[in-house]
Amino acid sequence: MIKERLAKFHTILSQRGVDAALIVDPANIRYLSGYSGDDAYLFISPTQQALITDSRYTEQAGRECPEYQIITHNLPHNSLFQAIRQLCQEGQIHRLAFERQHLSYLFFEQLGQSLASSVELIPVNELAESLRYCKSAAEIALMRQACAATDQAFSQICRYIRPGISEKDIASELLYIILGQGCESSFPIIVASGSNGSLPHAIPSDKIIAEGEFITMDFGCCYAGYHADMTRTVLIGQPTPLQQERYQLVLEAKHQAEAALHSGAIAKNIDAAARDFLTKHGYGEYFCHGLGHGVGLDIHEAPSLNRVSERVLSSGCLVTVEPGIYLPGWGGIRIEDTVLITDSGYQSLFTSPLELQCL
Ligand SMILES: [Mn+2]
Repeated sequence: MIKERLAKFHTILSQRGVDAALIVDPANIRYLSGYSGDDAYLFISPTQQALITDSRYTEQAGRECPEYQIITHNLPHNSLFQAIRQLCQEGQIHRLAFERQHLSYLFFEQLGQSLASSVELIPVNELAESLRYCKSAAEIALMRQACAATDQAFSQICRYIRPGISEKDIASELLYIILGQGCESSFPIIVASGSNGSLPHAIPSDKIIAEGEFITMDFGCCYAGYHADMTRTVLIGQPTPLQQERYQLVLEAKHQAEAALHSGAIAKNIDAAARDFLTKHGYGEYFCHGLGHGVGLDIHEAPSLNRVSERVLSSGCLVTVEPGIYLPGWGGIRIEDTVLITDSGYQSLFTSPLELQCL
């Protein structure tokens, strides 16, 4: 699998007119090498594949990355920059690409100072990201596992929620369930009840859950590096007519967006399908964020589904669809699925019910 990715990556390097690339982004490193630790750098040319890390990770890198030469950098004898300089010399590298979105200015300065004058640093966009845009069958299988665990977590948390517990209680129970399934939490769990629901990214608080309140939970299981992302808004007790009406509007906005999803669709048109529907019903101004985002080895990656993105969706893209309305003083509703784009449409990777769950 790594061999196939590297073969494609070499083609990208030659298309971009560079001799080698320095990869620093953790998700790109994982994609191209299998390495799951921190503080590593990949140096990739057609004839060299090196992973540079420090002594904490040397053994792990050796286990995870059989395709790579593992180099341990160790100040003051062999600094990271000396190691890169030497790799450039050995490979007779003249044009070294770096990830302009991910490399710090300080790192760029230090790298430039340490390289021989014959080496030119070339800033590039989306080197590995261009390969990650459409997921392989193996990646989709891992995402299905992450999503199945997330479905399981939702059904378990629904049995736990009752009036009198706090938002923090729900978040800690969700985390416990996620970890118990052999997963990590994809991101810090959001739990927002009652009027806190108007904060799209509320931090779980000590607020006590009360009868008649909506509870929005945004969470996901991360399995083998792949991030599921789900939001459900549930109700304690029975809905008022206004609560029911607003929930149905958000759910219908989600359906409208999904009906526009297919390989070849333009990202901003998907956002518009949901946004136009909510605007038509008077709630457009309360939908204050983009409709969704790509998801995979990063929780947020290409393609973004927002008002301006011209990206063309492809079969194999994984995206979230997550319309919401947020009314200060009243609360909020968000419903989110992680979905796979297919030639003819889309497929949700979740099976959890979308209809309002009254607990
Ligand atoms: Mn999301």
